[in-house]
Amino acid sequence: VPLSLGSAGVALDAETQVSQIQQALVNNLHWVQGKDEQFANAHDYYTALAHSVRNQLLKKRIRTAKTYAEAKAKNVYYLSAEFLMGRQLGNGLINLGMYDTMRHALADCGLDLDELLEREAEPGLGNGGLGRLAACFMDSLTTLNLPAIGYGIRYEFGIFTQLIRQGHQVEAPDKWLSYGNPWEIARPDYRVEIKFGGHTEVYKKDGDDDYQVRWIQAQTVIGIPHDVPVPGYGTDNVNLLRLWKAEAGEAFDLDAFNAGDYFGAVANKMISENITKVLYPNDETRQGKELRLQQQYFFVACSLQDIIRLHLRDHSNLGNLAEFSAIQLNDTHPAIGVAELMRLLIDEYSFEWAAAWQITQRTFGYTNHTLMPEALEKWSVDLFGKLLPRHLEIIYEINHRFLAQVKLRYPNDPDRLERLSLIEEGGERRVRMANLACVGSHAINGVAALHTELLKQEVLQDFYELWPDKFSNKTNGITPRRWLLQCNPRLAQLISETIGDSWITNLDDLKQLEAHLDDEAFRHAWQAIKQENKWSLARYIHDAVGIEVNPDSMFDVQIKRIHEYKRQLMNVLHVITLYNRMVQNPGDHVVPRTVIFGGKAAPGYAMAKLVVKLINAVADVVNNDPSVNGRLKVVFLPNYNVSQAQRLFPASDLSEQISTAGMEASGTGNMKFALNGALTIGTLDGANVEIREEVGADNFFLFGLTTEQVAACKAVGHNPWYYYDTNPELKRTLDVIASGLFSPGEPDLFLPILDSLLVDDPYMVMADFAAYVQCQEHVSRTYEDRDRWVRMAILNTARIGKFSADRTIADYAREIWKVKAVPVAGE
Ligand code: DL6
Repeated sequence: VPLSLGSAGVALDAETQVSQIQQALVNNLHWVQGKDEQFANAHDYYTALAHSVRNQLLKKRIRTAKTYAEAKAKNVYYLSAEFLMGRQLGNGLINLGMYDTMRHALADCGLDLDELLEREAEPGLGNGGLGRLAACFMDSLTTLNLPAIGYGIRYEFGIFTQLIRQGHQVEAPDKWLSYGNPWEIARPDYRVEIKFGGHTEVYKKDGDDDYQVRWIQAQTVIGIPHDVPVPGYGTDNVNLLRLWKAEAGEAFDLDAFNAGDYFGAVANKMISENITKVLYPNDETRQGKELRLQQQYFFVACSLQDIIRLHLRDHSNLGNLAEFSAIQLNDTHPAIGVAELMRLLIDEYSFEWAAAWQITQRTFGYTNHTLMPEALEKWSVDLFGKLLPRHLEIIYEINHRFLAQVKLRYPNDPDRLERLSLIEEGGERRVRMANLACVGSHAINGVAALHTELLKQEVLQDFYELWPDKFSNKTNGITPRRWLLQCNPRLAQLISETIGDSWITNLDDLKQLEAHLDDEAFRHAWQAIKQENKWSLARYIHDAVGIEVNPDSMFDVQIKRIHEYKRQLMNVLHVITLYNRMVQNPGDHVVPRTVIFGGKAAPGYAMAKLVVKLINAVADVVNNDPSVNGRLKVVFLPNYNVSQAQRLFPASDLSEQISTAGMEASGTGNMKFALNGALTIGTLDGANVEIREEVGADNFFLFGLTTEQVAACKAVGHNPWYYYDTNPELKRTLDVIASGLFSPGEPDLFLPILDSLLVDDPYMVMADFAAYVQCQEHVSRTYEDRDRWVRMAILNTARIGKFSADRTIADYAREIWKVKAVPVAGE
């Protein structure tokens, strides 16, 4: 039963709105949940509420689809193996402009909106930055009225739930669908068939002289789309996130069943459904697993069939596909799309190679998200041939034609040919997915200015020399709706009261806050809000891990995946150093700090997991030492996810962005902190460089080696022992770990960490440590001058407008996709 309120142009009075909301809620409780008020629990009310909001969204979605079709609009198709959407209800209410009315309507019947919001399961369909970026992009695409579909995988199990047991990370399955998902609509009518395995053969089509190739598969899997409506802010447009679920072609083998083979009767179903069973929980590490390649091909092949179906609905043939479709590859995970579109065009739609290749190249764009060589995907040729025999043939043909071109341009350069080839030779032959993406796309981009430069100079240098015009930079951004308006309502309100609310869709308007910098009352209000947010977080921390923290202390926060290059280790070494100082000089004045960590380590990444253990072990010692007297607290918050992030950013004073220069492609957490008025301590890495440029060097705590210095240091031979021998505080810090203070009964537990630091220190922790500690001292001194700190915080928020995902998406739309807004007319 649709709820009918809040549509643009229909001004219902508040009382009518409230009573309609209440009626819709009751209706949904009855007709969706099949319960009445007497038996309904909080989850039932959440579901009923979610359906009320969904109904609103679907009403708009229906009009959106019609408008796009009538306009024969060019569409963006964002292909991503990950979408880390976060909870939908709060976001839906905010984007529909119904949040306050809903809170009021619920309170009126004794229900608490905050409590219902907490009932929503977290859809953890991503690992970290890459997946969350895709989610921010979906929000901005819709807000900007750009026709778009996000295509991905409906993982039955998302990123694992992180438990901490005796300080160690333990992984538990993420059963996010246990209670159903009110936001999705299964669309079996748009099912597609996907082939795997088998062989290819040449044949002559009836009445045709030319030979064609066909792929005789060994297995067929069905893809069922599940659609999630994606609202934008202040618009009637609603775009779609279309996630594919794998099902068996023949789910039940009756012959096997009749022969008594009960397992065999459902084996096919199990094998097929496994494809979308679980998200691979690795970030920036390569996992050459067959199932992963199956996942990638499955969702890409499903999506391309869907894109073609949509195109042929409105056009007579595929010759003009590129004029109406821009397909963006979010990293190399969907890069197989290049070969799949070629296969479809040539084998299924009888295009000549040259025409098919032109369409393909003009349709695809490729975004690279990493500088870590180990994260660049390569698939063994054997595996590829076994799973996707036709695609391997097509890739060989693409490679053959491509290398012939390269040879013409660089006649005597076999090394270059070897580097550019789509196939890595020497040892096991492998298909290089980044090379396939580069060759098959008309546009290649990095995600921050420094990252794009490093791509041009290093990782993709040969491609850059070949096609400089294909390259551009698109610095990442975040949606201000979720990352300020929703997560920090107090600050959002203060800002809107001060400068109006245009910032919500024009983040550059935050600049107007600078005019209020000298207004003492404003600064006071700003400070009070941060303090309230810290109190809320302190309560959350207490409930989550039983640690009492002091909201008057500096909240020093590092939240992101645990990875050696992100250097959580350097942060914890600093904590140990502060602790050593307190033990040695108990009377010294210190600025109290609460150092908060959150993040998951890939389950197979032993060193990252050991860092988690070290953080927890240090927390145990520091938090329980009476001589510290509460001046230093360490907290590791288990199971960091989008919902937790929404609590953490608004309550942070200091943002730790301390990766080894040249290793973090961009970062987006750095932007969320600054937007919420936290100051950054960081290296010149990723988007930190641009954040510092925007907020001003005086409002950013910079330390550490630059990318060039890191390279130079490694070139002459980095000697970590030098730093150990010459820096007594660093020596003492490592010695205290070696002494077993943090690993009672297991003296050798942290030896691998010490070995890594002292043997080769690949992430330059030893080299940057002194500068980091010194910079942290500067941070502490600055924090003592609270008024100065608040001014710096306000300037960070005021000057962060560039990092709105709206700006990023507008850049993609104009420069890569060439798509135009198609606003849906209000009712
Ligand atoms: O572009 C989004 C995000 C960046 O902000 C991070 O710096 C980067 O580490 C992350 N990359 C990945 C790579 N995964 N793979 N492959 O998550 O992308």
